[in-house]
Amino acid sequence: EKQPVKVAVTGAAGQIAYSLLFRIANGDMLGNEQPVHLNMLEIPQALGALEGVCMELEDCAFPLLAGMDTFDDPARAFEGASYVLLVGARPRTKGMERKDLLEANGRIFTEQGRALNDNAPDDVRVLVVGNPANTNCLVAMENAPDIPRERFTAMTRLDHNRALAQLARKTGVPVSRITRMTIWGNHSTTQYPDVFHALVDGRPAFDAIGRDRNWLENEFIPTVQKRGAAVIEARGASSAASAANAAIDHVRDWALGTANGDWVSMAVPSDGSYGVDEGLVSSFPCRCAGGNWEIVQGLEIDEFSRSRIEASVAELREERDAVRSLGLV
Ligand code: NAX
Repeated sequence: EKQPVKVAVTGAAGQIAYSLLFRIANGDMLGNEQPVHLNMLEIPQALGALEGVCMELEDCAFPLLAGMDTFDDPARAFEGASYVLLVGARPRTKGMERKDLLEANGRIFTEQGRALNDNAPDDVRVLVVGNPANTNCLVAMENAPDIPRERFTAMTRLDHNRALAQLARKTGVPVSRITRMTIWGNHSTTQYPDVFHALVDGRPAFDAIGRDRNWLENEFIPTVQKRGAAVIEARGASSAASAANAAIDHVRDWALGTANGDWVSMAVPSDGSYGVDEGLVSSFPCRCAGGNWEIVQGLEIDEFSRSRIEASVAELREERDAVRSLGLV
């Protein structure tokens, strides 16, 4: 019998968590032999709704769910948590400028970064989902100086999975036979979904799409970049089950390793690879093994890709400068 692993999830009464918590408790994230204990964090006003979520988790009688606790104090929620999924964030409301959004979230992620620093165990691994995810991750990381930087990541896996699905639809080849997709940059509309290293049934994806630049530039890239808005438009609410699924994929691959010959997209603190400013949390192609990620090195980047990556990195730089000028990092 394995000892339960503690998993902390913030924004636990929100719509992503309403899918995510059940997938974690079902063993989808850490494997079907690993019991889990859920530490769920919410703001005080949402603790009532969170009680209802707890009742439903209980009613699933998940064999792997060893226990659960609810909190409104991050310091206590992160105690003993080996995995921390920072999903809760302040949504952008009407009339709110990007700067206001960065500031409101900057406060949340400053506090949570400090709480992680002072309370999380040595083996903690953090995934930031709450938007603006890359910069929220940067703020948390900078406020947790005692935790190794490589334990902080942000989610671009939903963008990665969306790109796989669009390529599968175009080529008629199942997603299971498409590998080496890459999302570069920020989880925003400037992100660059890159098919130039991807393989469809083992052959270059660009050949598999008939070298159709028009489709690539005018359909594929904008569709992936704007998919979040398209879901909101159709559903009247932002992506939730697919976002939860991507978070499960991200943590599972980080913890248990990426498939042989393949890689995934993760936003991680840059070491300067591919000309991305050191320290920015930017999406890269990553391979994972033994609970660690590494950026895939040596990919050839042509002029087209270079300029797209640079545009997204420029946006990350602006976001960093904004949280810097607010004194948050
Ligand atoms: P919801 O608004 O449904 O849920 C968010 C929950 O977080 C709320 O229950 C709220 O009370 C809670 N919360 C707010 N501040 C908190 C704090 N300081 N501590 C703990 N809990 C707090 O949003 P949901 O649809 O679940 O989305 C959550 C976040 O994910 C949003 O920021 C959203 O923009 C972001 N997303 C990120 C994606 C990605 O790919 N990185 C994709 C999906 C999603 O849009």
